[in-house]
Amino acid sequence: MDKFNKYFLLKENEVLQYVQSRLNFFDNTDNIISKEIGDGNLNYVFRVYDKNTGKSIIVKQAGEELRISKDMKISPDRGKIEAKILKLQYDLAPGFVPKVYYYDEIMKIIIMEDMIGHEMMRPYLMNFNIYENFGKDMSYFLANTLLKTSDLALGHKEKKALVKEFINPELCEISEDLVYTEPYLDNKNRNNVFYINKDFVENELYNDKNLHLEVAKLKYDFMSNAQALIHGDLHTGSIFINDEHIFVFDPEFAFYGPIGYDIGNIIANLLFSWCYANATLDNRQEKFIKFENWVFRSIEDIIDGFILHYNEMYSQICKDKMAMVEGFKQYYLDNILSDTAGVCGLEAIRRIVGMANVIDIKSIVDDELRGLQERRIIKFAKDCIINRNSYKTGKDYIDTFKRILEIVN
Ligand code: SR1
Ligand code: MG
Repeated sequence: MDKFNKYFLLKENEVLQYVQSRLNFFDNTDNIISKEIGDGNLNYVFRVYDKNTGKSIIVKQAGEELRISKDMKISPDRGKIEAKILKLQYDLAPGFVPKVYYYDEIMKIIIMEDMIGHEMMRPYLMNFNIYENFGKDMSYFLANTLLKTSDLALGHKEKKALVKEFINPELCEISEDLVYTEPYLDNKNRNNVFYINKDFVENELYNDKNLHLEVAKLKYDFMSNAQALIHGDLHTGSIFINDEHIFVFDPEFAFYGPIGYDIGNIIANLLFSWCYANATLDNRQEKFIKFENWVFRSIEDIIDGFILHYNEMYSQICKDKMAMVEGFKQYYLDNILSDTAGVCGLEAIRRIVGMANVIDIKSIVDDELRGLQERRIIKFAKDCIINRNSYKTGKDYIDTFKRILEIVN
């Protein structure tokens, strides 16, 4: 009897037996090591590798309660969505996502390619490493995975079938709460507000009714704009990187949502790495200047690169004659760009004051400096949300960010 025929959480010492029972991946199992390497909020991730040959594989299992909070229960079936979107993105943007070898509906396990020679992008950036072409690669990934799953490129029935297949209410609810509600209302009393900024957050976020209205509009866009198959959680912990390549992974929050959600997420997270560098490096030194230039250039490359791909791809991918009506191409792009700025602001704010914070900010040990970076981000983020229609190029983000740096203290 196969002991894996009933769901339970794997232990490190059971992972090899599991892999061999499903794939027979290792010819010789004498020198295999299994190690839990996950540091996310939701899942268990194991690397299984052969000490002698270096051959390795990743085993990712979804638990029934979240690692970040045992009170939060969630169906482990989310792995199914993740396995499906990874397979789809593997075709749309070859080389940018790990290959899925196997999905187990009972054990809720994905077995996938190990991203050997890559490391998670958040710590990579906290060591001030730089991959020159990051922004260019990211804009390629975004344009190909998002535009090619939208109504622009797909037959409308085919697209609606995908909307149905990727319906993901439980994970969407997490984002609706953590991104679009709690940072502004603290209605579940689980925000983490840094003590130095309590009054600031009260005034700038909890008491700003105009801001609440704009966030409400964006929330209803997130819930109802089934525009493209989005990753849904594209922060720097969802990217593996080295000095010449990226892998995007962990798309369990995927569903049909606004294209700008993915673009805005990555922009906000790049700015967290700037905050960490700014707070921990001598700002006059070459090391900081080089890193800052890279962050700003990457943001420009992502936004401007996406626009470039959009303009190049539009007539090639569009199937619908109405999409060719004069003015529609620009209208559709403007809508994406406005959502992008809005979501950049939302992600920035929720990682500062919400329940799921980021290590780039939390690990700034000087309290005054951390407080300052948080206030800068919040002010910048509010501008992104409120004035989202005016963010049309990468430079618009950098100009506003630099202006905020001058006025917030
Ligand atoms: C309860 S899960 C908290 C956060 O972690 C995930 O990576 C998502 O960003 C989610 O909002
Ligand atoms: Mg994740």
